[in-house]
Amino acid sequence: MFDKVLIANRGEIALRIQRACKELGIATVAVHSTADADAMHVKLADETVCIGPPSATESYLNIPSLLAACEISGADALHPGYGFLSENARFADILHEHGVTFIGPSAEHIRLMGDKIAAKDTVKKLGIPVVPGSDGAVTSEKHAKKVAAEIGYPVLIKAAAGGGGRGMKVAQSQEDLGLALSTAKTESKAAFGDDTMYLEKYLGRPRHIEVQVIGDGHGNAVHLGERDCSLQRRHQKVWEEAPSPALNNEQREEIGQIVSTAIADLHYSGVGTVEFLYENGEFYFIEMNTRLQVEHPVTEMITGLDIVIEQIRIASGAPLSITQDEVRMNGHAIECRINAENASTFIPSPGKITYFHPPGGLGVRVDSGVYAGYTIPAYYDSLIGKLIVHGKNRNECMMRLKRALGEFVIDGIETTIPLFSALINEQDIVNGLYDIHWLEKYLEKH
Ligand code: MV4
Repeated sequence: MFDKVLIANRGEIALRIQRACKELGIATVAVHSTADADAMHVKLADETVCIGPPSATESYLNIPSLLAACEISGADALHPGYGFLSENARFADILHEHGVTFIGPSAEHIRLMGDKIAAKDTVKKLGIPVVPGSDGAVTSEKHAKKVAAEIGYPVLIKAAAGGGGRGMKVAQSQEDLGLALSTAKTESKAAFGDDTMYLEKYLGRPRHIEVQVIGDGHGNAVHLGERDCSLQRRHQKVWEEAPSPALNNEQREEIGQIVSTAIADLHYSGVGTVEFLYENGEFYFIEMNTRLQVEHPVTEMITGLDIVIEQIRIASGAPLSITQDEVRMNGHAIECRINAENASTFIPSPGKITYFHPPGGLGVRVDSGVYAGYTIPAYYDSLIGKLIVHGKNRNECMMRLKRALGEFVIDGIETTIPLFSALINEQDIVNGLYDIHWLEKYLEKH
């Protein structure tokens, strides 16, 4: 096991990773920008290193500074958290060259899944269902029209270097396709420096369901069930829950088995998430994330497993500590992302938190990096915490969420808490009947 882990992140996830390290008896190194000198992840770490000015490109994304921090502290491993450098294959390679273990999958697996065409081709060959579309890249407008005519309109043009919704264009008919393709190519070239595109059948009203997996790189893998992340705005998840209200146990076990078998065959090492669109009873792979995700706690709440501890153990070379038979799913969990934003305009609301009272009690978990008197800097993502609630079934979970939201007090800034207080009274939310467009339609009306 590692002696000292450097956590190359900030906020709630930096604290979450510190907690796992402490339970494993590992010393922690926090890095921070000058804007984060007063942050909780800095106060609670065993050692701290300032890595640069506020701008993320000069601090949390600054590879030379992070290497220097590893050198100064003598850390033997680095945890990237999510965002920042967590899916940067070159960073994983560089750390390896410097004798520091990257707590994550191999650089090859990060690179493979970062190329959305190669990822789709790979998982398809491993038996995972994918969205019908082009076999690889579309090489010309003529080629795109041929594929589109075969699969039927509407179609979605996606960037091989994209992901998370960036670089996508819908074409409703053959008349739209030429312009959609050229616009998508221009935008992708500007955003990613690459305009390799592929084409898929456009699914109109799917749910976003993702499967949590852990592999140990030795051909063993388990799945920890799914999360339903359909409630999102502009590709930012807002509410995540497990299990998905749309699936029964048979469907859950079937997709879980397919995914864990594929991950084992890949010799994937670390935690990962296989993302699907789900429509009319069918799963369609879209992407795989090769990192720890924001919403991992909902899976922890229903399985009782610590995903970050398992991730660190695997990175140190240990085999999986659990078999699929030992994974038990219990009850229901919901996560609400608490952002420092106005709850209806989503305009960021950085500033000083004058009062902070988190909810408590049975089945309530708050993962956050803030405290009363803390000033939220304007430089970073507006996620300031997550409220995660567990109950023996979805109904109990919803009642507990209502109770917890009522206790939560954050003064001095605006937060998204009022949005959740409104959502829990919506019939579609109570019934679990929502797709990836539900929240944006709701927000147009409110
Ligand atoms: C799609 C789709 C419909 N059909 N692919 C958006 C993010 C990226 N991960 C994939 N995305 C989509 N891919 C096909 N073939 C609709 C989306 C999509 C979406 C997916 C998940 C969650 C929210 C979304 C919001 C808009 C569009």
